[in-house]
Amino acid sequence: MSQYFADLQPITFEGRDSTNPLAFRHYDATAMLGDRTMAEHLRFAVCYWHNFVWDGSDPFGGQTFDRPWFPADTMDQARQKADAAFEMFRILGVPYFCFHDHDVRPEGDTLAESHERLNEIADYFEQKMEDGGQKLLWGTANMFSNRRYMSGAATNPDPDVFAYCASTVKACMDVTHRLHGENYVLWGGREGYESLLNTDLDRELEQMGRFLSMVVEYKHKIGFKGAILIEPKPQEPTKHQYDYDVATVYGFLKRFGLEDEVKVNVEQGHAILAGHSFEHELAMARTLGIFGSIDMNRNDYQSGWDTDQFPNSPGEAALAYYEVLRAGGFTTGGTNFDAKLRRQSLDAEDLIAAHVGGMDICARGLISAHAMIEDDALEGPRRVRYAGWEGEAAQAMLAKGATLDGIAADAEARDVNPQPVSGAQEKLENIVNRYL
Ligand code: XUL
Ligand code: CO
Repeated sequence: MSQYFADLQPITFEGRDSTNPLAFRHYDATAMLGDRTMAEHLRFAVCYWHNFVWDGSDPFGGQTFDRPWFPADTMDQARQKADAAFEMFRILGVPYFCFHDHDVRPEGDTLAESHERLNEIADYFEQKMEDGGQKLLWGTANMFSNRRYMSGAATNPDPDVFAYCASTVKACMDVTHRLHGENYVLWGGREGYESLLNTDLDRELEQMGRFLSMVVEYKHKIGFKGAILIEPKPQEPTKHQYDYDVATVYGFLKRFGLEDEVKVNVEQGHAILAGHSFEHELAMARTLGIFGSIDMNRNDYQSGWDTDQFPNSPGEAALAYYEVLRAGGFTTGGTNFDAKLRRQSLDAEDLIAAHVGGMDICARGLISAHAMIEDDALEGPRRVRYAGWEGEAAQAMLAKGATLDGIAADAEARDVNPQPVSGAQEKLENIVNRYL
């Protein structure tokens, strides 16, 4: 048993009027919202990397956090880290967690030793998951930190890196499958380029397509029932990342015939970096039929990089969960906090408080979103706006057989003279604010 969070008791729901900083004011796990409990809607997950691996360093300074398992380069420390992680999952009452291979075990001297260590930690997790009832939302491989990946993972000019990645992803998929993970994520942080001058774009895209196709084939070979998810991001660390945003990923999947096999894990901060809103990316994923899961966080709107902060805007959360609900809610996916403390937040209690706040913001957003749907608050006005398209003649323009010249002739015969109608954006914003 870890003692890292020794003084902290499991977090409970105390309601809106509570002033206890370590209590939920909105997240009431067992409360029903429509046909599901809040816990079933939100499917919260804690990420391993930001909480238990990152040491507080930034480009200008080193470690600020002092965790007892640092530097975590022995298997004993890896177990100590796991003890603290599962202690935190229990205190928060989160049902899920997520990890990269690199987060949970020190890398070995050989591929075989790295895999052995991963499997040893997976044994340790298996026992803890059985004891505490936590589940794995997704597993993934870190194919971006080590210098071997500096010029790409599957898109590397060196075929041996491609082979190394195949072995790494296979091992991580095996472990995810064994731990009954509900998804497997691929985030291509180094899949892209810094300069076209040294890059064979055509070849790299082909490599990436073949790699993903083989990942999908392997999933079926081992009988993994979870979803394969791509996590789009436009840049950082690589200048031009191939998985720029949801629409770009869809085009890539289409090209390789994988659009029915792979979905997306959409991250709030990545959406912002791509020049979109989170809700845009979620709506796009829904309409393209590839919505999978979300990485919940936020970026600092002034600094312009991926600051991975905990979410704290009820309005943003409401619009995000509105799209999640419109997509039918999560199936295998969930709400993973890909969020980290600020480097001055040193205490164990900061880790707990950050998640309590994040979970509450998401719950609050979900409640608002659910009410807006129940009341037809946005869909009603939206239907009115598009009502003209319900008419027979309007439908006929979109039907097979309609032609541009046929429609033109009709428009001219009727002497159509469309009159602009207000988009009423401010009124709609006021409606949303009423639900926050
Ligand atoms: C990086 C990022 C990753 C992925 C998993 O910006 O979001 O942590 O979520 O590799
Ligand atoms: Co992420």
